[in-house]
Amino acid sequence: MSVPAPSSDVLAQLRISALRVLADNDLGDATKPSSTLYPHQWLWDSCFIAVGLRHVDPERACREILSLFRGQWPNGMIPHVIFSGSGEYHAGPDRWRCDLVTTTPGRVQTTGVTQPPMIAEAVVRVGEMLAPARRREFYRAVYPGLVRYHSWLYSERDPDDTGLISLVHSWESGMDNTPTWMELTRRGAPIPLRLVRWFNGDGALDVLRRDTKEVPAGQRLSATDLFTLYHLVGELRDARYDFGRIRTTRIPLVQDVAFNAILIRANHHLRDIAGGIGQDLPAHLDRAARRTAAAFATLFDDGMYWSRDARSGQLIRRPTIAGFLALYAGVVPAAGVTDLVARMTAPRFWPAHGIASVPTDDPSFQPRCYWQGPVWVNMNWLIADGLDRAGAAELAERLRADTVNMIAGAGGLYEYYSPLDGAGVGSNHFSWTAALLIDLLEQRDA
Ligand code: 9WN
Repeated sequence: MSVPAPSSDVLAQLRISALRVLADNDLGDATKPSSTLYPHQWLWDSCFIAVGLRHVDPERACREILSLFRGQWPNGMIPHVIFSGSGEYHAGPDRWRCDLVTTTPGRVQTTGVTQPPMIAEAVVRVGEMLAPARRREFYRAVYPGLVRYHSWLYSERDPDDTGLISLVHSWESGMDNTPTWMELTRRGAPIPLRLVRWFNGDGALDVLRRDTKEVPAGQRLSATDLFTLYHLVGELRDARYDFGRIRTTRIPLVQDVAFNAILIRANHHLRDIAGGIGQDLPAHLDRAARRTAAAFATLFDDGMYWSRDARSGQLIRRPTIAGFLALYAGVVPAAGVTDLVARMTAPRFWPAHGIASVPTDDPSFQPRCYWQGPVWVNMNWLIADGLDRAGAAELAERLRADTVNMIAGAGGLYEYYSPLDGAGVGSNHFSWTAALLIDLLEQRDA
């Protein structure tokens, strides 16, 4: 079932609102995801934001990307948050204390973990809007930092050369409370939190939260899950964010399917960026990129791609949207695309408004709760891009149209949307929804 298309007046109005959101959330050379809930700069948010900004102001889009390198650690990591806004964030610098471990080029405070490596995609998309000489200049500006980042991903997070990167916290996946991660994360919960959970005491803990001022607790992750994530940040801090030490603890490690899919695509783009400035990818990265593309097949079983518990070696067989990012990676064999697409277009995953983050018949499905069911605009955008390249352009068009119609139907640029009735939930005036809407409208007009 698809959603009715809005009039061109409604779409024009929506575009104006999207521009206003990006202007309101502008921090100068970076954009905060939302003014209340997320008042700093996030890695993958900035990449999606740059994809939208390129249609409005390509130079500002360049700066959005370049600003991420202010936070790059000497070891090459690009952190998931750069604390550059002024508002209060529930997991702010004091929780991380990364200043005790490292310094950053821009002398900015950051978190000690990363996020899906969307930068190379954003660079190429922005590059498409630049004149050739300016594009080369931009590519030259980002390339060394990108090479250092991708090199860090491999040397730090895949020391055994499996081809797949391990993540150390669900915030790195960008899908914080996805059932895949929560299954493992809850095992890392300290006993008091397990007891609260056991006695259904989440409601009592809610009073201690700072992330539910704008968004009702029922639309975010549960209090026990949130406090477990804080607890794990403490353990990472004790391990000085060093993978060698983290491996000796019991902190969950996951070969995350979506992250590795995004990395495969990013490696492809990185090769193009290198080519654009007359260089070859360094041999170690060239080799690593091929290895990831090959190793990704080990995440496939029983018709689906899954994340893997990197400690036990077991696949985590919780159906979520993450497995469909294999389409974005571009590594699904031609014979497998039809099956994967059939799974994705089944009403349990795609009831009306795009792809649910968790299928509607899963025990953990909650239509308005964060990564446990809602539709996310960035996910639809990534999957539509993959469908195009997999030879399913018509379906890609339908997914893009459903996404635009859903946003219009909800009448706002929300963080996420209910897959059942399209209601907008989470934070409102959300930057990547605004930016990707602009991109979707441009693609439609083109
Ligand atoms: C933790 C900023 C970020 C997104 C993530 C989303 C949410 C943060 C939070 O907001 O996570 O990183 O505090 O809940 O899950 O994907 O990047 O928009």
